[in-house]
Amino acid sequence: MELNIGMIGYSFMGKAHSNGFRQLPAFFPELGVKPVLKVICGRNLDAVKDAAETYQWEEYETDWEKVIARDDIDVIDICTPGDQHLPMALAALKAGKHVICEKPLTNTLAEARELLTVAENTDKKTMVAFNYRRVPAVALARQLIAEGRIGEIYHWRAVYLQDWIIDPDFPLVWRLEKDKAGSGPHGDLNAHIIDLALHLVGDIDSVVGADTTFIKERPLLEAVDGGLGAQGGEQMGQVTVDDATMFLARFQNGALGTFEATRFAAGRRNYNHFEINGSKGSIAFNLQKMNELQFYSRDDEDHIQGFREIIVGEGSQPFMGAWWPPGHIIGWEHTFTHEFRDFFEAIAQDGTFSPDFAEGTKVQAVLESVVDSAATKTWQDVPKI
Ligand code: SOE
Repeated sequence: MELNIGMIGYSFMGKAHSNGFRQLPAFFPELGVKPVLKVICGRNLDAVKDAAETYQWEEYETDWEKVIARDDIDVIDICTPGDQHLPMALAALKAGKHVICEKPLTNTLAEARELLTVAENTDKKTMVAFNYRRVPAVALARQLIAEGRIGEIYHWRAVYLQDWIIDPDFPLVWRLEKDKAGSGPHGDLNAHIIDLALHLVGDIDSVVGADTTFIKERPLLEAVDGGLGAQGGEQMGQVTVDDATMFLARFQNGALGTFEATRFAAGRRNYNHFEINGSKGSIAFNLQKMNELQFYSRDDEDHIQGFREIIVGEGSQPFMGAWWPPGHIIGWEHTFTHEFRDFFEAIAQDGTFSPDFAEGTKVQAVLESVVDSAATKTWQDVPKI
């Protein structure tokens, strides 16, 4: 089965998604799905033309509405800043397309709810690109929890730390503008660890949080240079998002959790770490050692008790059979291939995909409750989705 993809956005995530699509048929041939990189879309003609050539797309386009209107496109993949997600995803669903949307799903809970109402009334599949669920070690963590190996969960403890804007001269990129990004590391990074918490521990009932903006003015943006790099000019502008947000959470199943997201953790480039403690054991994961999972079992005999380091590289572990011989490790980019694999399987077999727009809306509900909590300095109940 061939699926024609129309991708909107061509920078950091566009590059990661293009690679994910290209790897898929070669490594998961048994799926029988070939994504066709049909058309890539962006506002800047020269840049999108370059991206089409570099990332091997058949065609390029500068008007996203034209891409969505095309009859030959099966899947719309949205890799733009958050303020564009609602209009693009709505239009794509209304045009009868399956939709992949980068995280967070939208910039507000109201927008996510609006989108969800439409998504629930189509037979099309939706996906929010929370790629860390599909790190093999994280998928293994979920398997160990489902097998009852850590028992009843008491604690979730997660941080997502970066430092790429710690220099006050780093310019005002779109991720620092509320009207484009919705929030700072809260929506960018806490969104990931909230999704992981919902996936691994369960629903969150209530939250209490605090946020801050350390650097309130920055040089206006002059140029971007791929990934997260950028150059600023002489004039200054206001930062309108958080620089750091932390919160406590009470889970429905009684577990207590902590979450922290910041872009001011010097030396922590992309440090996505969680630990889960249960009645029978613990699990810990750190993205910077993404092929390892720490596991402690209280069932081990006393004299050999201790955390063990599972190197996730065996064919029997989630996703690993598709790649290399045991111990031949994989990287960050593989998480995108894995999520597309599962999404296309849901399309091909009319199955379900998780996280879909309903789960993306749940993340949005937690994000917004934390913002409300920080503003009012009170615990907030998370609205049910
Ligand atoms: C930048 O903070 C960023 O690229 C996020 O936007 C991604 O979601 C995360 O996976 C890595 O860091």
